[in-house]
Amino acid sequence: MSAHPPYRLTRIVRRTFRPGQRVLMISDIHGHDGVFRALLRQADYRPDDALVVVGDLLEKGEESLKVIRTMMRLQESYDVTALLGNMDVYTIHRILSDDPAWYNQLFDQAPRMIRWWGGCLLKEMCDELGLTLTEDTDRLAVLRAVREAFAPELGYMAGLPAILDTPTVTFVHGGVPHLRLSELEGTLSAPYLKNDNFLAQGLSFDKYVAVGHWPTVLYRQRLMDMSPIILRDRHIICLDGGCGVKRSGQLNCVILPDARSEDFRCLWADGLPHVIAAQAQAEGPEPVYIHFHDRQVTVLERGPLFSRVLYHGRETRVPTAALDDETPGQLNTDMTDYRLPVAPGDRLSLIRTCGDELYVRKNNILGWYKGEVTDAAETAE
Ligand SMILES: [Mn+2]
Repeated sequence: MSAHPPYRLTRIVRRTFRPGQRVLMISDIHGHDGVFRALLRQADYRPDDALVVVGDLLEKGEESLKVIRTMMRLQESYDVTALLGNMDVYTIHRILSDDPAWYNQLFDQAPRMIRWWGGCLLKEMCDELGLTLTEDTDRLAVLRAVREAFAPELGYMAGLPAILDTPTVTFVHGGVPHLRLSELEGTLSAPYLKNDNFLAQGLSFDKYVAVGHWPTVLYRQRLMDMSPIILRDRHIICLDGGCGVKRSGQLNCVILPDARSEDFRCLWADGLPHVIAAQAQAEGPEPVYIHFHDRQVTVLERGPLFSRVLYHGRETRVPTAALDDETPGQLNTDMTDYRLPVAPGDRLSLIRTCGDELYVRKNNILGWYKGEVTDAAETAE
């Protein structure tokens, strides 16, 4: 039995933010460097702000390598702490491990990741080295080349801690069972990084615990709201806006004017095309939200664009393209039929069109809009 590599063990960094220092929290960038940098610009991020990136910098996007390099560059002149997420640990372990059971996953899963997310870290690295991944790629030779060429980037990732602890906020990608952190120190970090459905565990803390990992929309009951969840009574902040996990996701930033403040401000950015609504639309009736983890429906009538379905006894409609043909009655995504309240001039992130209707996000909330739009780029400023 070999010892675990250090990046799989819980390393804790402890620090105090300066009085009056702004604290910016972002999680789950997932290979979306352009969105990340747009969000920092929007936050007016300055060298004396404290930025904490709460894990999952990598994969589910096309720009993982760029994200690593952006972080490395920021670190030179900004106050920034990045933490490991479960996806980061899996990814670097697959690259750095000599165990074929691990590195084979990297190669076996690459085609699916490229199809689904548009790329993966291995492909980005191979592209830069002019290597092509094929069926008969010499995997060990590729690994050796990648480890050598990207030693700084891999070293940066492998050196990140799992937890940042401060007097007022503890940051960790998935969640911790309690704040007796010295008991967790040096143990395998997987339970604190891949800690699914953290809010459902009923925990509360005496200072804030800021986590990512589990998209906040999964906790919502009525509306598909991607904004951060801030529970002041339980002292939990959930940051993950679902960036990269799906097209409708957004990257969230929670900002504190000072670490002792509870005056939270939330910003988001996404990589979607933006349009401006030209017409008003009244809010629709009580919406049906088909949850990702409970997305079985009964199809009542299949139409070319929309299908009528029954979900937990309620009739609703879904885009026919959202019906998964391989698993009858199952959607391939979560979905809402919510008709958003829209005023002329509202800015909408366009997720998809279905006939003359637009599936959009307006201020964190997903829903439908039927009306004229103009391109946001033409009307900006
Ligand atoms: Mn994660």
